[in-house]
Parts: sequence; structure tokens; C-alpha cells
Amino acid sequence: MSCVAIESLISCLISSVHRSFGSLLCVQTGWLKYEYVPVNLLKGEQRSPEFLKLNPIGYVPVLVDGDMVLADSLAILLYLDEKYPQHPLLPSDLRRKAINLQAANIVSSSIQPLQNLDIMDYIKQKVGQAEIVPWVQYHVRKGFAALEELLKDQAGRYATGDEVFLADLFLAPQLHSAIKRFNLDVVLLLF
Ligand SMILES: N[C@@H](CCC(=O)N[C@@H](CS)C(=O)NCC(=O)O)C(=O)O
Repeated sequence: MSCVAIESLISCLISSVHRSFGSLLCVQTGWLKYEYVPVNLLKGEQRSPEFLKLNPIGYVPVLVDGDMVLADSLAILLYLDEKYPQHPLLPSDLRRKAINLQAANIVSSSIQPLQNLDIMDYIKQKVGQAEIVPWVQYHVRKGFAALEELLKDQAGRYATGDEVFLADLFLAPQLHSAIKRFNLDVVLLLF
């Protein structure tokens, strides 16, 4: 099977969301080759002029594929899904596909953005350091409660059955971050 040249994948160093999708994708397919270029968010490298040329909003991940520069994990994954259809990231069944996409999007737009460094820094400045963790915990709990309801009749080993699809690439690292970074007992939330 031929190898695919993705010239560089600039990914997220501290939130494992984007590292995970890269590695899961490659573990799953085994043939997708990429170069991983870490960006240290704690050192503010995402705000360097060089990085802002790739993504003016200053967030990882960014995918550079030849002359194509693409940011935002959902856009990147849907791009890869269309470019390499031999390894689908969404189920073929329309209903399952829609639900899988909804679950991915709940993490991508209603949980993860509310815990990024920019937001936490803003809360610290405007309200105070002590409010950061409760804020994140509230939004993570709310998101996972919705996910549990959405997926309760769909899930198998993974979000919508027994195969890894898009939603799992968002869920696995979000669970990891909820437990490790924000000290949430997510197992209790899920079962
Ligand atoms: N919607 C974007 C969000 C990206 C995002 O929030 N990235 C975070 C890390 S996971 C980031 O770069 N944060 C840097 C900061 O807050 O300064 C996506 O899914 O790619």
C-alpha cells in the first residue's frame, strides 16, 4: 500500500485532543505518514508570527499538506476523510453517521473550546484563578451528560458501535483530559 506524504502536522502539546487524533488515525490505518511538529502552548508558541501565518486565530492543530494549509480539527479530519476514502472516518449508515458527527461536534464545539488556555486565562484575569476549574468541570459535565443521552442506544465498544470513527477521536482525548487535567470522575458520569 502506498504511503501518503503529509508534510507536516502541527499539533497540540498539552491537550491531547489533537495528538490523539493523529496517532489514532495512523495506528488505525498504518499507512498514513506524517511529520509531527509540536507547538508548546505553555510557552505561547501558538502566538508566534510564524505560527499565526498558518492559523491567524492562534490555535493548534494545523495541517500542512503540500500547498494546502488547514486549521481546526474537525475540518482537518473531514478533509482527510474525503482525501483518503479507503479509511472512512464516518459510518456508512446515514443515521449512525449523523449521530457520530453530532457526538464529535459536541466535543469539538461545546466542550473543548470552553477549556482552552485562552478561555482559562480570560477567566483568571476577569474573575479569578479559583473559578477556572469549576468553570471547566461544569461545561465538561454538561457536555458528557448530553453525550451519554445521545449515545446510550448507539454505543458498542465505541461511540456508535464496535468500530472507531470520528466521534471516538474526539471523545478519547476529551475523557483523558477530563480525568487527568480537571479531576472529574467521568466513569461515574458515563455509567
Ligand atoms: N475548534 C478548534 C479549537 C482548537 C483549540 O482550542 N486548540 C487549543 C488546544 S487544544 C489551542 O490551541 N489553545 C491555545 C490557546 O488557547 O492559546 C479545533 O477543534 O481545532
